Amino acid sequence: MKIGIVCYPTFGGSGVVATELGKALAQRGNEVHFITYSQPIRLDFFNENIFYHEVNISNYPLFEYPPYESALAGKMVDVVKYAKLDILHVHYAIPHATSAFLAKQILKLHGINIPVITTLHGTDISIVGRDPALNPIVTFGINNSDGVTAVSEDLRKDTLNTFKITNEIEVIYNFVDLTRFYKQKKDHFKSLICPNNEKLLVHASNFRKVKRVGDIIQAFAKIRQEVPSKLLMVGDGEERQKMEELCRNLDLCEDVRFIGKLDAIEEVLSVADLFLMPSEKESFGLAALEAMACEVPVISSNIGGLAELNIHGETGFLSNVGDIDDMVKNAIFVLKDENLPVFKQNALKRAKQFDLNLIVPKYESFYKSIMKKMAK
Ligand code: GMT
Repeated sequence: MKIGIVCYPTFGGSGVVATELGKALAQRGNEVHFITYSQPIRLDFFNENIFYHEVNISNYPLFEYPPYESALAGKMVDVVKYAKLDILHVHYAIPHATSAFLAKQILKLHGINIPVITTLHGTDISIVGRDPALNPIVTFGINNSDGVTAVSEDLRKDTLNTFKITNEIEVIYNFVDLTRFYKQKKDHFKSLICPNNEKLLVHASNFRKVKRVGDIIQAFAKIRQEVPSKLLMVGDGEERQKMEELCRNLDLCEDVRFIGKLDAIEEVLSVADLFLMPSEKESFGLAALEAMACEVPVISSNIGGLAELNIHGETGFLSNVGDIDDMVKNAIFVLKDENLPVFKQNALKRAKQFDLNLIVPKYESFYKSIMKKMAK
């Protein structure tokens, strides 16, 4: 198949899923065309089946806001037409689903009826799409896609409860590449971070408010009183400065390190003992899945799709959003030497259920079913 993939090219989860999906589809013999405003972050190699098309926006002085949606739609028309794509798969509803609709209408004038698939990722529904100005746009984009998927059952339900949806939404869970995310032997690295054999706690995100990074710092201050431990904070974003100040105020600087954005996150996860995800909203929690694949149990909130991934009492624990004391209690339990190996094995076992080799064929089948339906 010739597949066009539209996504945000940054460190955000939707872009990561879209890029990994494209890579896996290419590996399986499909021709994949990425259409984005810059090179996707995890697309840093050559593959004969992968093509990249940059969306260029003219910056005429008249524009306070350059017309990205139009430029994207124009690029979609161009790539569908000249690369002869079979299907267009857009990730994140805003504005990708509506740009795809526009491209589809233009292509119809050229005698091409391109199937458009929209995958909902989370904040497009739970935060950004809830803006009254964007609600009709998201509703329109979803209802006018030829196929719609959501990355968890919770996100599917949330979408149906929030918008007037007339289309079906299929759940296809996020996935992990187990050939990249596995526990690597990095003893030297571990002894550098934890010279006295402390336990290592890790968080990775884009440090947006919705991630409640402050809860992690507060929880760590208490965990460390009971369990000798270190905390590694991976990623960067609007909350980072405030979090560094919080660490200084709580006198934690010796034990907390902010290491910024890191592409090779699997190296850190390979030496971690616990992953923390206290988010206020989380449609799935891809970073938690990647941690679990590296045998790292997860302490998370019980929000969104997290309960569909993290099994309470088996692969970690779930707490109410903001219930720091519960998270502390659970973390201390998991970190006990007699419990940790069991939680680690359970985390890996659970992650294997989200193996890329199981999930990517579901997307291929979904594409084929939509194409078949449209051919009738
Ligand atoms: O929250 C983020 O890290 C970014 C956001 C995105 O759309 O880029 O992530 C969402 O999509 C991920 C991939 O499907 C999910 O794993 C995240 O749970 C989801 N984030 C939220 O719902 C807050």
